[in-house]
Amino acid sequence: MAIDPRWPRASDWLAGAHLPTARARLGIVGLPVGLGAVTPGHCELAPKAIRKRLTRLSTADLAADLDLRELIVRDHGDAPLVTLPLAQLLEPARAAVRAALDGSAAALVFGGHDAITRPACRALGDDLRRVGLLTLDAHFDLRDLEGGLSNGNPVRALLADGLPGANVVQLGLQSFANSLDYAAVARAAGSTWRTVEQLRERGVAATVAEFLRELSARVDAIYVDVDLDVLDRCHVPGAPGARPGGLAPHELFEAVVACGRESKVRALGLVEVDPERDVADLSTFAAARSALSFASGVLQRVRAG
Ligand SMILES: [Mn+2]
Repeated sequence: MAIDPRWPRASDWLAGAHLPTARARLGIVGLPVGLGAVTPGHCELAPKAIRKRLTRLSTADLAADLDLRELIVRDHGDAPLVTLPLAQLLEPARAAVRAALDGSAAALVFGGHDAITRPACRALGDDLRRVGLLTLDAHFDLRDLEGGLSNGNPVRALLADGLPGANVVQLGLQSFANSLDYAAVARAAGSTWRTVEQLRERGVAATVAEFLRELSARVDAIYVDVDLDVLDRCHVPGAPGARPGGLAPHELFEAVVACGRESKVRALGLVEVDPERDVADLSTFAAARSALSFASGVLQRVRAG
């Protein structure tokens, strides 16, 4: 690849390149987790693969007419979690996200495995009554906890930790990818949820922005869990849980910009990407592009003051 100083690479921005006019910071941290998936795989390879895709994407958001280099990135690298049993994940993963949040307008979490959602969300505050969770995911992630933690139950684990169901908004749920039993768990918890069809009724990004506004009136900080399996399987072969019928990439990217714009969104995590299952880097490109869309939203928030 030729080096062109007039085509700024997102990877160089991650390495610290920024404009003199930069006035806010974005923290980044990778949480590669290798154990305890419902479908065994290699999601722990995702943080590195997402960073690699950023060499092929620029920092210019044409639609918003901005350059992401107006944000200073502090990339904290990958936390050493690969061989850690999920039962021991909470403290080190939460500490890594807190470090990325420190002094930053927002933090981006490069996950892979959805079990990071619990510690990353809990990094936003000790009093979970003041924390909100918005998931863009085909699944409830409310599986029973009796068999131990997995990528199938981070939301259930957060409810058990004391996160009020009223602070949970789950968007993009798909038929035939969930069970009515777990829908009943969501109903009993008092959470809000919408199927992918409902999300499209009034526009994906507008609906996400509306739910975030509502949630932000009731909490101090919001964590956004972006499970790439919210996309249609044809766009994310590397997301083990993806099925036909999901969102299109542009719908997800617009939703993620809306997340960046909401000032109470403190962190967004990208999960459920297994680079070994991927085809033509579709899934890792979708994750990398989501990261840039979130950063664009954060910059729009900063500019709006
Ligand atoms: Mn999922």
